[in-house]
Amino acid sequence: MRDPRQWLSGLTRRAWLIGAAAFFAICLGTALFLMRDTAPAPATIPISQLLDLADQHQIRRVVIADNQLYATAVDGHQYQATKEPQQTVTEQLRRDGITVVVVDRGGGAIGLNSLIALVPLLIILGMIWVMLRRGGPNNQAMSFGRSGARRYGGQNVTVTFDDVAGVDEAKQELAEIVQFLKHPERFRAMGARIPKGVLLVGPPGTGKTLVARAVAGEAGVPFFSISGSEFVEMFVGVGASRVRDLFRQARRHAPCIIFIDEIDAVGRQRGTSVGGHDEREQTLNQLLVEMDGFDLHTNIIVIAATNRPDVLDAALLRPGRFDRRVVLDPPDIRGRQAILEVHARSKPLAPGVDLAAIAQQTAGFSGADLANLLNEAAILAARANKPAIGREELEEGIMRVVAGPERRSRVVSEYERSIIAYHEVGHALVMKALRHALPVQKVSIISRGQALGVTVQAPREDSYLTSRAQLKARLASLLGGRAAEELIFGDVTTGARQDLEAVSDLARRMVIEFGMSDLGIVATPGRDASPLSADLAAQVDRAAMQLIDEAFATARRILSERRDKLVTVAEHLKKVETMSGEELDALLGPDWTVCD
Ligand code: NHX
Ligand code: ZN
Repeated sequence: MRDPRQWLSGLTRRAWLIGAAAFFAICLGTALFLMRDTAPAPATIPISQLLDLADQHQIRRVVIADNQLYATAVDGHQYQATKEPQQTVTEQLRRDGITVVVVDRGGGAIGLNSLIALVPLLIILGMIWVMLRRGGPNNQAMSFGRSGARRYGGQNVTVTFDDVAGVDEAKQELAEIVQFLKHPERFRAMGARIPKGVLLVGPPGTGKTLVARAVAGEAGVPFFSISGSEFVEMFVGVGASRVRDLFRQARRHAPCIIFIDEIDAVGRQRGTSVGGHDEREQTLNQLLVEMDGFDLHTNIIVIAATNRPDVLDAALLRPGRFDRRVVLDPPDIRGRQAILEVHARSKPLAPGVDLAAIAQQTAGFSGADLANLLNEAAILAARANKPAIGREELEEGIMRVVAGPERRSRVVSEYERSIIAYHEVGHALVMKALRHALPVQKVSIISRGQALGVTVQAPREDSYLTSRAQLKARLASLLGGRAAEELIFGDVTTGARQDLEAVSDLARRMVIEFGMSDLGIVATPGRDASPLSADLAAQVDRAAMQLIDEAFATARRILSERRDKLVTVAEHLKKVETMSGEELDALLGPDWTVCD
């Protein structure tokens, strides 16, 4: 899917190009026309007369352009004459002592007139070309059969493993590939089967492309890269021929790396989807054919990336194809710190800024998120004309990545501001009251992106399992905003729709996937397999409803028991707009009680 804005700007750029081409063509045509008109018109005379004049020494100079003779007389007159195609007059003219210049115009005589006639044709051809480019399924359609990877053709990479942080295990596993690319003969001498394909598996932003580039950089080999989606967006047959071209080029530059991003776009299980997917299948088949064609002496490693390894065609994963799998997990706290350090290399940090603390506050962030965070912080510091990036900018950077940039320009009435404050503090107090809820990191009534206010929780670090009590606390926390609105204003608003969506989604998963409702362990064929029977679906809905009802009752109870605190904190938040977890703790005081 292409960004519509990109498409639009592409369109206006094309319109501009057409305009510029037309303007240029008109200028050229006019210039040629004027040139023709201002030149002194030569008198056209028979060739016999011209030769007679030459014999009479009336001619000084003759330019022969194909069958046209342009003669300049001694008195300055211009004559033009046509000769027979095979007739040579040079010898005779030379004997008469005339300077002869022969102009080769490559075949047929193209006079200025015919040149001018060509101009409109050129304009039309140009327009057809532009329209073709724009009318095809996409721009790449024009480079039929040419590999999109050509654009990166044999790119020399300067990225090394030093630039990749937070994925130490993946680096270790890939170090072997680097060794092979550097010293293939060692492996061959041992009779080792050389890997052909490596599958990088990991969620978006975990650095799959970066890691692949770093392998090429470490080994010092060219890097060919293409995205699976580029293969399938084209006319039928183009994908396969691109694969062919890509591998042909790679063979020419071996040893090298071929990187195929989003391989799931081409490599989905064949025959599972309805409709015409011939194109994808052809592309996939061609890819398999190419990889099977590697012999012992093909020093090419194909690295493919995906975040959906489960949907890949089994044929891709068979031995001799993508039989190595390297998993890139979202970074843990140490990994995040290392990533932050890499990205902070080129950025001045204020003294006392603790990247370890930032790493702690960014659980769940991917490498790309962290890069984004630091970039946002750098932009903020530059905009504020500060000498270095401080803690304040980093914290705002976190908020921007989590919830988008502030939208202070949004005008909110005093009454709505009040609703927003109570809604957010409702979330926060339920989180504070429940032992199993996550800590509150920030509460804010400053608009960000789509949201009028946010309550950010500090995610738990280093946990791979979540208990039922924790999930129930999450349900109640999500409903705390709605409960507060109801308790204070006696009415509720549309603003909670995000919360309600999250609640029903989670409750449903608790029933079906985790077996955490009164329904017990539900025998379902998996989350996204065949649909539930009508009877079971109704029971699942009821069980989910029950979880939600309980959670809402918990939220209401907590807030009505702590109504005074709710008012105190919400009124304070209306003044300060944003509170950190610590500020909230301080305001709640020592008599705050926690329950299960
Ligand atoms: C609207 N927004 O759409 C207005 C502008 C109840 C105080 N008419 O639950 O802002 O109503 O705890 C990501 C995150 C839409 C995407 C939040 C898309 C919220 C947010 C709806 C606060 N905080 N609701 C909340 C809110 C709204 C919405 C979102 C999103 C409100 C609530 C949005
Ligand atoms: Zn909410």
